[in-house]
Amino acid sequence: MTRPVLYSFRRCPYAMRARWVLLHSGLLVEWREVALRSKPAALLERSPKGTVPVLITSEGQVIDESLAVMGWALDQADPCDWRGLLLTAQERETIQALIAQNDGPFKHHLDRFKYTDRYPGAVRDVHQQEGLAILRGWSQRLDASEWLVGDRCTLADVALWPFVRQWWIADPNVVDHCSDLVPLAAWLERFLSSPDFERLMVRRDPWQQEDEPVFFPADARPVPLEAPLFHLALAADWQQALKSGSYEVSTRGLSLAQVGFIHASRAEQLAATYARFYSDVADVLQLTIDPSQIAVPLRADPVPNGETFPHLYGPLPVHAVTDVGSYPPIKT
Ligand SMILES: N[C@@H](CCC(=O)N[C@@H](CS)C(=O)NCC(=O)O)C(=O)O
Repeated sequence: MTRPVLYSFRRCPYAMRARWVLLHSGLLVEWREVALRSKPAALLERSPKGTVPVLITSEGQVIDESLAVMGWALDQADPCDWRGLLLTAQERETIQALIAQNDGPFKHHLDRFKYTDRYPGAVRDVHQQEGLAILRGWSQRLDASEWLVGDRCTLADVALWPFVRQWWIADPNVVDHCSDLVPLAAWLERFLSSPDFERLMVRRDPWQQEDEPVFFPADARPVPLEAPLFHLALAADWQQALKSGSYEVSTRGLSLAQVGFIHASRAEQLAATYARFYSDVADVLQLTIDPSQIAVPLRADPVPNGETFPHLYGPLPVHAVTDVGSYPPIKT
């Protein structure tokens, strides 16, 4: 299989939001870091407009707008419903309106506030006030909820935070002179302090044609489709899955929608997983999964000690489970 290729620039907020979605959709792409001052010919050949991010799919399709890259990734896996398909039509409209406000007026004022010299005639204070007015509106939404739309993270949060971060970089003490931005500051901090932020912002020298391919996320690995995977399930949860046709528990007591993926183990990891999380319960089942039957993204992600575990970024269809037995296995 030809792996999708991502042309990216570490600090670009458009590339950051695209990478954030790739990270959370369980995708693994070939990562080509770009120096904006000397863009590679291979990029310009495929996308002459010369902006990043650009994603080339396995089929060779060129996607050169960040929102389209995000949509492409979420079409493959959207375990936490960031697109808001389970929200109301009005909430979905609000998501789109917030993104349009960010990409239009907010970005306009951000650029002129941050890089005033580059815009002849721009008056920094005017753009600062206009930008702050928009930020206040977003902050107000966060008075009532932790997230911009509804009560959970959506594409609005994901698409906006890298731009809000840029404002904070340009005006680090903004909260001191605008106390009404405290909720927005707390919201931004949740992204910045997440372990995923580090994975998002890994540094890499600009790509050269002769380089060996590297992945984004850099610490993730493909899951071989030849070896079975294993998941420990509570019997009641498995019974429920048999009724509905798909299993949507991430790990003990947490759903796929809460965590963003379903935990799995390789054969040699199963005993330790059982000892850590399940040894005090009866009715534990070992599900044997055929990874070649999984249509959602599968990716091996590291835990803090560096060991990687296979993760499924979507529901597990019951037909991909080839064997179900008690765990620990009953000795005969
Ligand atoms: N609408 C595009 C905008 C992307 C964009 O403007 N990216 C900037 C970097 S943050 C860029 O590539 N600029 C080209 C340059 O500076 O030469 C998207 O959403 O992908």
